[in-house]
Amino acid sequence: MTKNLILSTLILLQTTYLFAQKPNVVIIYADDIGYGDFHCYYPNNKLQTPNVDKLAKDGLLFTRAYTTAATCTPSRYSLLTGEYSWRQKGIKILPGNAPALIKSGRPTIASVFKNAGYETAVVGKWHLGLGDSQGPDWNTTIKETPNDVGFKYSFILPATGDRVPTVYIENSKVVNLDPKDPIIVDYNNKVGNEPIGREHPELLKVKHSHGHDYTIINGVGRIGYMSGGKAARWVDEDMADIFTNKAVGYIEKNKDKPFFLYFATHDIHVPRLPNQRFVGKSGLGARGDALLEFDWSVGEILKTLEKNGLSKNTLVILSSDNGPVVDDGYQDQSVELLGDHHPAGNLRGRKGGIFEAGSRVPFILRYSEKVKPGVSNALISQVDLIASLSALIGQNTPKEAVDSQNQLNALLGKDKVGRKELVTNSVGSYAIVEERFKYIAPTEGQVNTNTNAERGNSNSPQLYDLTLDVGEKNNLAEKEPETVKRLEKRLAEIRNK
Ligand code: NG6
Ligand code: CA
Repeated sequence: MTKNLILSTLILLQTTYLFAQKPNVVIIYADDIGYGDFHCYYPNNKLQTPNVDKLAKDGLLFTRAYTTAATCTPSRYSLLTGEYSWRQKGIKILPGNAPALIKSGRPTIASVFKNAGYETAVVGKWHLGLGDSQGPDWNTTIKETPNDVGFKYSFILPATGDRVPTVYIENSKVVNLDPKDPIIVDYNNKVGNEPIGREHPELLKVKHSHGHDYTIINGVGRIGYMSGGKAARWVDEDMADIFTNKAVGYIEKNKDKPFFLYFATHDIHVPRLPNQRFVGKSGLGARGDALLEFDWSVGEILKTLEKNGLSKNTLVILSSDNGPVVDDGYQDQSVELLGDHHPAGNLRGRKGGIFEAGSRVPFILRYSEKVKPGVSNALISQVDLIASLSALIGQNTPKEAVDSQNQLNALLGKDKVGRKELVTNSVGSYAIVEERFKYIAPTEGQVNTNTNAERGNSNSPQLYDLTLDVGEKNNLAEKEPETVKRLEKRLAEIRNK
């Protein structure tokens, strides 16, 4: 009896101990923030990002962290599932009414945490589709939501700020929907009687530079037509406050339980309409102001962790879904006022391109209990998060996460090398990146771009020595045919795996 009692007390103590030791994990995932945008990454830029910089000072700043793709949906797909998006057919930037890309039951980072007994949530941008094969029905209970792939709580913007419907969804319902004013969304045919951007540019508070000329909502032309849902529509200028408050509230509510929070900001994607508090504050136009707003959101999250005694035992990762873009379809003064700010730092390229700036992104990890602050040049990919975080909390990597490597040692600063190689992708182009060389496979023709910015596509093979030429100026393909051959073969092997 006594023996049993001692034994069960011991077991209880051990479980309580283990429970208390479980680290919380917060992923702050920015939209379209470039390698050079934060001051800690590119001090030549004058814009200050004090909260992000403080995170970097207390954590590990990675110089060679990559997304798997140079656009949003494919990157987010890889981050959550651990699979390169191009292994599946047709994963591209999704419209707002697309069906769910990650089918219910498919393991994700969130489901790994959920299975390990964590509270799990996504707050912010989703852009991975909703609903069954018919797409979402906005006016009833929406099927196939983040809640079906491991997030116990979700408060999301369905696609992007510039795509309809312009409403928030909490779990499976549109927030503040008036059933008498149902939402209709169509990406091909006009719905409702509201003015559209290309017919009524005089009604716009920010004019489009390309696209973005369908239904005008809150003075902004969107991609796609929408009618109804008037009471549910968001106000762009309040979006960062709303998401940040939700994330802060979630941390406070769950401070006594282990939690995983995927906080995916809308900042600094277009339309860039930060709150009045930030307007004009950067001197760089709307893009710079949105960066300040993003930095503020980061500060609020960090303050909340601190206030609740969670700073030490919470692993915080901050990264971006793809590289920077300046004109992304609205005339918001970001081009005119950019001045000498370099969104990509010393990298070449942009969002949507195969050069480094498309997918080499800021990546900061703070875990004060276990990780010594500093800088790491280890090669890592966001696709590795699911395997690495599974290892962190003693779970197996889901077998569907076929491309995810357990790089926990690299993430925690113990391994300085990381991956041997990784693949990046952008609208039909592929590159393989190693410690030294990067090979960009030739693609047919030039992928069309409305902004005339280079995407890096070429009919000829490209090879760059990133250790000597991080700006990808000097194509070595002709000088180094053996390396081209080797990397071409390796890329094909990975693609056909
Ligand atoms: C493009 C949009 C761009 C942005 C992007 C998605 C046009 C002309 N351009 O099609 O503004 O919305 O899609 O960005 O419509 S992402 O970060 O979600 O990938
Ligand atoms: Ca993006």
